[in-house]
Amino acid sequence: MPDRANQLISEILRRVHEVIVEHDVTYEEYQAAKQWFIEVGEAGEWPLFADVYIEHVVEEQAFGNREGSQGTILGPFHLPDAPVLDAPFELPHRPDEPGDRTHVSGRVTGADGNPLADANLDIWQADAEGRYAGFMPGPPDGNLRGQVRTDADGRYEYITMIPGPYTIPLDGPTGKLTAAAGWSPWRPAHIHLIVSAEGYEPLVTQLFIDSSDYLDSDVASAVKPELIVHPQPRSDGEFEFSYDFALAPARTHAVA
Ligand code: MBD
Ligand code: FE
Repeated sequence: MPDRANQLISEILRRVHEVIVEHDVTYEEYQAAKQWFIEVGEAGEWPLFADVYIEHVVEEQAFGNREGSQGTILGPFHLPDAPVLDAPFELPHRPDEPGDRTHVSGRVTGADGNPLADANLDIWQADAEGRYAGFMPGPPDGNLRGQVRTDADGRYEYITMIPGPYTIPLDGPTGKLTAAAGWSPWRPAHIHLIVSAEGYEPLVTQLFIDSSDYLDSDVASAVKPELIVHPQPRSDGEFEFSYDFALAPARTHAVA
């Protein structure tokens, strides 16, 4: 492990040094960068910064060639231990929750198509105004967070609200860096899931709403075309869409 640490740390520093030389970075710029690092820590934005600007490459490197459904980044807003829902499987929300109500359904199978009974879907999302419960003012704790299990045929269904797009905080250091670079601070509307079943690799993924802005300019570079869903209006004024998840078999670990 010291070899690995030595290799990676040396290489990262070498590349930083190279940028300084190639772009003739000044003392003023160096001090501003140092101050920015301090502010990211003080604002508690390291998870946000890392997951927005770095995680997508780790995800692609780790899982790009995996069998089954596409995954994408976890992001900074998952919370463990969301309630396991009972029928009719509706994510908890306020009585006056804004937005369009939608019915989501589908199947969980193995990569070879065998249905997975009692698979778990751990679901979390922003509200229609792009706010995550537990991290932003607005929604109460636990809002739009819950877990559902598949039935004997591997089917699941749940009801939620179509989320709105999310912008990273504009006044924090991550937002300031994004503005300084001239980039868009938005993520398209998405629903996060971790789909898991005994004997299979957990699938960390997101479903992106087809009608959302920013699908082509996600600040977190996490959109994959296979993950875009198409909610359809129903006669009762609500929406529905379906999505099937296929899980890769658990990697067998060498016995120590
Ligand atoms: C999000 O909602 C998100 O999913 C990620 C990955 C980063 C920032 C905000
Ligand atoms: Fe998110």
